[in-house]
This record gives sequence, C-alpha cells and structure tokens, in this order.
Amino acid sequence: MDIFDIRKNQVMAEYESLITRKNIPLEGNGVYTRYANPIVTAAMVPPFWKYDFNRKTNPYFMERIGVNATLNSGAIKWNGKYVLMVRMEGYDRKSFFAIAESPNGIDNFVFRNHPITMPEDKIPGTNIYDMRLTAHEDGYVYGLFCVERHDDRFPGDLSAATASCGIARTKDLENWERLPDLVSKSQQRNVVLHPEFVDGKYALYTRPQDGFIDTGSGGGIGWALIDDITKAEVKEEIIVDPRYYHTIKEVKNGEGPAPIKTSKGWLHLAHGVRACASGLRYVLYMYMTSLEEPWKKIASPGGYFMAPVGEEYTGDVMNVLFSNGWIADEDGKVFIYYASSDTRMHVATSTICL
Ligand code: M1P
Repeated sequence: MDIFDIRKNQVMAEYESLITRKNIPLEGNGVYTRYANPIVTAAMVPPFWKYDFNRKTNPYFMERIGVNATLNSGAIKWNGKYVLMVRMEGYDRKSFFAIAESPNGIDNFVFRNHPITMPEDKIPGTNIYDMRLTAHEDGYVYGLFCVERHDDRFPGDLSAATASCGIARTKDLENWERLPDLVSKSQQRNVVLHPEFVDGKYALYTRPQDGFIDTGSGGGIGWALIDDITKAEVKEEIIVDPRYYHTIKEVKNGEGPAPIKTSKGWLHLAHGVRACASGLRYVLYMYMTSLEEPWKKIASPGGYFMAPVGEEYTGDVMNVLFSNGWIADEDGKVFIYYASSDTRMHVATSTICL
C-alpha cells in the first residue's frame, strides 16, 4: 500500500464512522432532550467533495478544498426524511448551501452528492447564509436567506457591508428559482416567510437593522405583508417581539425557523442577544402569537429556552446558540436543529400540543 491508499483509507474510515454513529439522548430538564453528539460537522462532509481521488494528480491524497464549519441550517421533512439545508463555510470564509438528510432526525445525517446551486440576483452577493425553509400553502417551498454585499458607499472601508434578504423557491429542493431580493428601507437579516397567506398576502417576519451588525433603531422582530412575492417589498413594518433592556434580547433578536401551528397559537423559536464582558451571548427563546393574528404576541417566557453548555460554548464565534430550522412530526414530536458557536449542528427534541 502506498501513501495514497493509506491516507485514502484513513479518511474514508473516519468519514464512515462519523456518518454511521448512533446518537444518545442525554439527561434533560423535562422540557427538551439534548443528544450526545453533534449531528453535522465539517468532518462529515463527503471526502469526494474535498479530495481528488486520482493517484496520478494527487499521489499524497492531499485535501484540495477545505470546509471550515457546518452551521445555521434550515430544516424540512421531505419524502419521510429529516432534511437540513446546511450553511457550509469554506476555508475561504464563503458560505454556500448543501442538503444533509437523516432517516430519524437525530443521527446518520449524510450529505447529498452535490451542494445546492443557487442562482444570483441581478447584483451578485458576496456571501449567502442562514436559509429558512417554509413549505407555503401556495405549493412552493421557499428559502429565505441573508445576502451580504460590500457597502460601496464606503470604498475604503473593507468591513462596510449590507445585509438583505434573498428569496428563492423550489418544488424539489434541488432546482431553485431565484426571485428578486426583498426591497426594504432598512437592512434585513433573519427574515422568515410565514407558511400561510394572511389577508390574502404573503407575510414575513423581519429584522430591521440600521447597520450590518447593529440593529440600531430596529426595535426587534418585525412583521410585514407582501403584495407580490415575485417583487417583494416591505412597505409597512410593525414590531411583533421587541427587544428590552436587561433581558436576554437586549442587544438584538431574530426569528428562527418559520413558526409551528399548534392548537394554542403559532409557536416561535428565536435567538436573543445580550452583551457581556466576553462579548455577545446568543441564546434561544420562544414566544407564541395568535392563530388568527400571527403578528400579535400572546405568550412570552421571561428567560431563555436553551443556552450553550459544554463544547457548545466554543467555536469560531464563542457563546452562541443559533437556530433557523425545526421539524414537527404528526405525533407532536419536535426536532430542534441548532448550531453552536457558528461551528457545528446539534439536535434537541421536545413535544408540542398539536
Ligand atoms: O455570529 C452569530 C450570528 O450572528 C448573526 O446573527 P444576528 O444578525 O442575529 O446577529 C448572523 O451572522 C448569524 O449567521 C450568526 O450565527
């Protein structure tokens, strides 16, 4: 055996062991259950994406393309499988989307053979990330995601950027029709499509922000009705879930996945951000809005639902839990997919009253 075979066998063995290992539930708090292993990590990316398997061109079996992190993933149940639309981040800092799917929602997530090819809007984005998937009652699955571009009003400032909401739709999760980006007076990140028409219109949860990072005068999670999703524009925006002084969402907050319809109301998962001596702390929280008027909050616990524990504290951006995907099964079991510290994906399970 030469170095090519030795390295190839090692890489394939590690990959196989990761994608087939069983996940084990941990002791919980009675509200949700965490699991022992992360469910999708950079080490679970198919080796044939990263290596060129040609002994002649790659005799030392060297990695050609590096994946840095697998994080903030949209989620949907599709043909009986638990499907994640994973934010993949390369060594070059650029993000793209790829589907990983599992038969049971808690382990054996395997990436499909190819990442998603997402068409560009008129002005190409420099980075796209954090897709929220919504199976809308119009028959399409929509993917809403953040599109980041340099803010050319400040040519000398390489950190000046803009965030807007990209919109795409599909009927098969593979072929995506890109619609024009959301037109909005403010910058927007964490925009989510409500699954039903409201007053005959599409409805968005928004997150108006003055700058790329700072929400500034943006008061929290917003709500806007959209006349035409193929030319989506925020004309009027109200705040559904404001941020407050001395809470888990003092600095900013953002809608997670599309809300789940329950017998008591629309259940929302969101992230709240506060500042502390070590920087920003991102935790997950929930709230509920009225079934008839999804923009009206009817319940809101005081604290967080989940905060980082153990290895979740560490990663590229420390002290962060972020979720933009969950799946509710017909029996009321809910799979909450969350990323820790912008690095890896986990699952927690819970139940709801349908
Ligand atoms: O680094 C934490 C998160 O920061 C941003 O979220 P928000 O706009 O709410 O602060 C996003 O870049 C998100 O991707 C990231 O996980």
